[in-house]
Amino acid sequence: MNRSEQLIMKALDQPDFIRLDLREEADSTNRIAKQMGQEGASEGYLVIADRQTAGRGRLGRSFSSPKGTGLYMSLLLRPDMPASEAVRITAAAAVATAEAVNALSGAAAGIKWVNDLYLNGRKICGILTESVLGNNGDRPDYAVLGIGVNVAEPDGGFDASIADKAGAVFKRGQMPEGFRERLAAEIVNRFLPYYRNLFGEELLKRYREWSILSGREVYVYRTFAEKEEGKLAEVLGIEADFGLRVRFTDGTEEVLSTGEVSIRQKQ
Ligand code: BTX
Repeated sequence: MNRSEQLIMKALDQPDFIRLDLREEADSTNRIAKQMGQEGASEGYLVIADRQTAGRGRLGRSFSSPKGTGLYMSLLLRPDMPASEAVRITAAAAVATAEAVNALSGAAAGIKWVNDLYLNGRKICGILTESVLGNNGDRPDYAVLGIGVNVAEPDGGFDASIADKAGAVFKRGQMPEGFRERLAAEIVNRFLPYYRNLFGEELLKRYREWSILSGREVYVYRTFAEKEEGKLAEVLGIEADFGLRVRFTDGTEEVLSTGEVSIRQKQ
């Protein structure tokens, strides 16, 4: 076991649940965890890479994953619930990651519905849950929870394509020794209790508390077409199913669900 593995395993509340696979490089930790799921690996397989060459975001987008400054991890899960409820896993991960980042760094990151964390107006984390259906009707055979955190600003700065929106927990070169290992363990420690009670009040309450959009004006996009003009709306809050309730300027209200829209904050 190398030093990073030792640090992570030592910091885990339930080390027996986790099988750690630490890599210097991965194309995408989500892809690796999915392959493990396909091959029958049990819940708790956790792959972490120091860098990703093809980090994935939602809808075929990419997640920039430079070496040495980010935490890129994927956890294999076998949740016993309908696939349509997968947003709860994303929500649990968002709460756990916000709590872990803030507890360990003293920052005040919040959740931007539905799967991003923001700090000082910049995106510091993205979460991608992928569920795969098997022969269990609408129950997923397995799900992969992928979390990417920009722990420190990369040495050369962020890629030009994301430089105006990406941020990090720490400034360039200021990441404390062993921070990523502690953060990985802390996220898992905080995630598991929420994961085991995905339909409980506590998760919803925390998600609402950490949510940064409530009361804010946003633009709602129906498609992901570049040129589409967003429709202005006020965010009223988070529903019990983690939908986002908004009121458009004409007074009509709607509950938005994952994947259907993209919310862009008003400039
Ligand atoms: P998303 O589709 O919501 O966000 C991707 C978008 O965010 C990109 O189109 C780009 O504009 C912007 N972006 C890309 N990279 C970064 C970055 N490093 N920081 C801030 N903004 C960025 C969010 O998807 C879900 C991302 C999950 C990433 C994890 S990493 C471990 C695991 N493995 C894997 O392949 N994906 C997940």
